[in-house]
Amino acid sequence: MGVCCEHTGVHEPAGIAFGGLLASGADAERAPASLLGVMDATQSTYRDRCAEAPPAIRAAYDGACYNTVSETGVDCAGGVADLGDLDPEAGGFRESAARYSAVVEAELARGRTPFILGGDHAITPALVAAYAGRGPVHVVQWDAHPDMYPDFEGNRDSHACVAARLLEMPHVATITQIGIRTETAVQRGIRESAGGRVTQIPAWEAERCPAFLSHLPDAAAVYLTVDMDGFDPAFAPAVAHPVPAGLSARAGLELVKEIGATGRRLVGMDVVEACPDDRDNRTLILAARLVHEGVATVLARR
Ligand SMILES: [Mn+2]
Repeated sequence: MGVCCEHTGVHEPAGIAFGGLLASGADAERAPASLLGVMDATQSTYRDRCAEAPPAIRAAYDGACYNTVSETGVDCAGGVADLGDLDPEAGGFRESAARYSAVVEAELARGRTPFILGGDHAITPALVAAYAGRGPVHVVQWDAHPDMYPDFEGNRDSHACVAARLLEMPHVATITQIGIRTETAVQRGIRESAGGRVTQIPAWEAERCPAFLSHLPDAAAVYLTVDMDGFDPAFAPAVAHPVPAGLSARAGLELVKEIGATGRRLVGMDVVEACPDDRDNRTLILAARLVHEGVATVLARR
């Protein structure tokens, strides 16, 4: 239902949160996917407005503007249980991380695939930790930065250390990094010492890459972490650390669809580092659009 502003005559739609994908009532109990916002940017090193992103993403992806069908033709209406948004814990990041991990673990235990809106990238190791004991997980990281520092300015929980922390988890079988264009010598050293466990597709190679994941096993369980700065700033200008010459919105969506089109399974996904401060919300809408396509892969395999 829309309302018209008397003074300007501008039509302002009432708004349907998160593209109409969210389930209500009993449908939420049966939904195969869930959405969790994590309003935590405490481990950011530069701009930190991504803490405000989860409610902004829900609002920006307005179902009055978009329909519920994915690009692959899957109607995702009501497919997602809404878990709301979490604030950081008062006791510090380790306490917060334990909570984020516990929520994901509970979702996996009840058979739902969790989709998480950040927040900064530091939340990802906590989210992936929840998959321990459920078989090998192949992490796919869409990012301008390798996030491979052993610590950043003394902080091991920094959003610059995400991949280094993931490598310490025995259940993380591989990490595929796509869109990287800022690797330092320290980070390259850690990647190379991890051997075949890390595959890096830098931005200049990803640009002409028709398939990103052909090196993964056929039945791989894939956890996708999307740092919005993997995209070119033209597509995602409102990120904490914009880096020129990144990847296209089309390439990002094709990556999500590639996971769904093979025997691989998307077992979880986060979208992080988006800030609610571009004029037309294009960063937030793209973030939601990626989740929409990810949810479609979960619904399609039921
Ligand atoms: Mn990152």
